[in-house]
Amino acid sequence: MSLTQKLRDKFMRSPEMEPWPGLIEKYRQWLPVSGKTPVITLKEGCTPLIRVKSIERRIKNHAKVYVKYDGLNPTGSFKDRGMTMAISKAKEEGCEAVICASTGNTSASAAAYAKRAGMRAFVLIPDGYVAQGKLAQALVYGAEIIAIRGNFDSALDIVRELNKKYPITLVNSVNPFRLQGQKTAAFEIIDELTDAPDWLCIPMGNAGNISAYWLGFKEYNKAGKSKKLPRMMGFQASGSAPLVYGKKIENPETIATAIRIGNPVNQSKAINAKKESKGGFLDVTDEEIIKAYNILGCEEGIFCEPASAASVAGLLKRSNEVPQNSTIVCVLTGNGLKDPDCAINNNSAKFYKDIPAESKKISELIGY
Ligand code: AN7
Repeated sequence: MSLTQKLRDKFMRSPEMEPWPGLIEKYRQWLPVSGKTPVITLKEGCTPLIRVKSIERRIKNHAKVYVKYDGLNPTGSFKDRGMTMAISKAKEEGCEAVICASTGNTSASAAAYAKRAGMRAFVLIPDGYVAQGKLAQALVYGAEIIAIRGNFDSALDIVRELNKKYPITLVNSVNPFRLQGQKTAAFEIIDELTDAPDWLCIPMGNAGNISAYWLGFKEYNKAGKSKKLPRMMGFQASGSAPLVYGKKIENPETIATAIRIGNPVNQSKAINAKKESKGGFLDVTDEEIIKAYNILGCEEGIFCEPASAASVAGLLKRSNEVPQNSTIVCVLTGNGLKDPDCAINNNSAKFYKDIPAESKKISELIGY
């Protein structure tokens, strides 16, 4: 490289061309880290906020609707925001192994970050109810996987017990560092929109993420970064909606296996977020979830997993309550590739099979 080229590179590089450093470095001053914290990062965060006009058209009232596509994080879900923090802090404390119960995404994320930090990762999953993509990830990242004959709630009880007995760090969302990392999604939304939205629509399982967003919105608002606070609109699948019905669900069932959770650990934080923000909780059926999932896919080119589509399904269900000219953000928590079985069984694509390899046949087929 010539000297002039080198100088040009050094001095002409515009600040917006700096590589994204990962969310801990980006939001360091807002997070409980110090110079001693080893930052374990896969450059998570900085996910796109995408305008979705197909949803706006179905709502009227001139609302602007965006999705926060957090399925574009390094392991394909929002869990990476929490995991970069939880694993960095565990490393700082000298921990050698982590454990979690998971409907799938937490296990993938915990495994990736733990292995990157040189730790063992134990994950307990409900046998038969974890989407294939998530299981594939945990396997490749080298987690030690224990599939139990029981649901997520039983798995969580067990890991909480093991965490008390042994020197293994628990990285479910009861770990406070998880929520600290996840609150950065709210910062990114405000940084981009220059204010908070009027509504934040979000799926709820253990209800850690809604609690984290609320934390983030409040902190940024207090620091003068936003003029308003959003109403927090949480959604659950009808067969798995303890927060909507106000009671534990013994045998939760839904196509959205990520949120197949009957006894959310962050229940009180979520209820507080709803109360403080004058928000609301509502359930959406599996049919409504799949409808939203397909609209996003077919009309927007956005592939999210079923649990994530609950946020958009919920917004559509509440469309009559949307205030005039409001701005709404729906959180798409996970990538559609996580659950290929759901995609293959729930779409309206034309899929012609066993076709002879002849151009004439194919032209006929496609109507030319
Ligand atoms: C795609 O991975 O609980 O309300 O063990 O994977 O913060 O629990 C996943 C939850 C939403 C709900 N969307 O978030 C797990 C797990 C997706 C998810 C949720 C999950 P929280």
